[in-house]
Amino acid sequence: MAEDCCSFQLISGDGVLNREGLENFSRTTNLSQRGVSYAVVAIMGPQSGGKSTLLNKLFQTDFRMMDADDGRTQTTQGIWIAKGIGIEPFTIAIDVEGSDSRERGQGGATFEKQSALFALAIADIVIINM
Ligand SMILES: Nc1nc2c(ncn2[C@@H]2O[C@H](COP(=O)(O)OP(=O)(O)OP(=O)(O)O)[C@@H](O)[C@H]2O)c(=O)[nH]1
Ligand SMILES: [Mg+2]
Repeated sequence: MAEDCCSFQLISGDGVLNREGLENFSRTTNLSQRGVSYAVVAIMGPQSGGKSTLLNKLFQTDFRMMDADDGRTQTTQGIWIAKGIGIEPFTIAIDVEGSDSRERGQGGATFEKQSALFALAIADIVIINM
């Protein structure tokens, strides 16, 4: 039977942690019982560079991807996570909001620094998508 995959926003674009979503994710994936036998993979890079598309291909996740028909705009906001499907060990994919976004403008540097540090701190592997 096919496994479910459902990405959710862990941290909003305003930097607010989704505690309820995290608790739900931990419970449904039995995260606390896994000890250290899981991997965390994060991706960072400029906006619209194909980060969500790459994660979806690698881990069969369902991160939202840009629809080119709607123009070249920001798609992923904040930080999203999902479990990888059909991969061992258990893998958590983290999709980080793209850098250099027109939507955030100059004021976006703070969020970019914070989200980059977050990804570097919690991921075993960080993919830099340039
Ligand atoms: N030609 C081509 N297009 C791609 C490739 N990867 C992604 N795209 C397209 O590039 C656009 C942006 O892809 P996303 O995966 O949404 O990019 P993103 O980096 O997650 O964007 P943000 O979340 O806004 O930062 C989409 O229209 C994809 O279909 C690729 O390898 N080649
Ligand atoms: Mg994205």
